[in-house]
Amino acid sequence: MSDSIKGPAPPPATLDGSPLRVAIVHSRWNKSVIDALVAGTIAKLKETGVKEANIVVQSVPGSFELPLACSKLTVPRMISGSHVQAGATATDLLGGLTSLNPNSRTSTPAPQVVTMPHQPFDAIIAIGVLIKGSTMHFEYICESVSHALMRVQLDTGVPVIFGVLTALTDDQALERAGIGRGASKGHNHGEDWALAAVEMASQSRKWAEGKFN
Ligand code: DLZ
Repeated sequence: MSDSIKGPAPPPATLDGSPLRVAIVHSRWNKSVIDALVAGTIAKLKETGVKEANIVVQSVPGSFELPLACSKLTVPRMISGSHVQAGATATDLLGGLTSLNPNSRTSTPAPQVVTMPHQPFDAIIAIGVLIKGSTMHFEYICESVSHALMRVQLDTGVPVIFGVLTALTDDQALERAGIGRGASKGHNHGEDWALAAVEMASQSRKWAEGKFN
């Protein structure tokens, strides 16, 4: 047994993923590590009750592309003065915008509230594996991706889980995906990301309803 004090404490309540819809967006760089992380994430999501049909997996070339992909999977809360609530569809959004047409014969439109049935995803898990090379590339991508993923979740209100390994060596990456080459295989961090996604998605739903217990 390890003496380490590191790692997450268990969540305050039992996690129930059964009502949730979760997107996983992963990069394709360092594929063997990515595959293990995505598999660990999906297995843990299912363990908490998230239905297979409610787990959507998308891929992008590299970690640098993760933030834009995550952003595209969320619904904007506000477009050009129209308040757009969770779950908007493109048709609904366009419908809201036509009333802003300056050539419209009606007078200046009041901001519209367009109410939609549901938020497409309760949480998005961004998975990437960055391994340091001999140039500064690693530092630039780590920095910009972490900031941009934070921005997506703060701008949209949809929890974005930071599933990006920033490893200094191949072995560090392998061990954090549970496929280490040494005596210890390490731990699959995808499992932790799945739990974080279910917890943040569930709490966000409750907080949005004004419930704090
Ligand atoms: C170019 C590059 C390099 C050198 N290393 C990685 C890496 O370790 N992990 C990763 O996810 N992506 C890497 N990339 C690709 C960039 O993230 C990005 O896809 C390209 O620069 C194109 O924008």
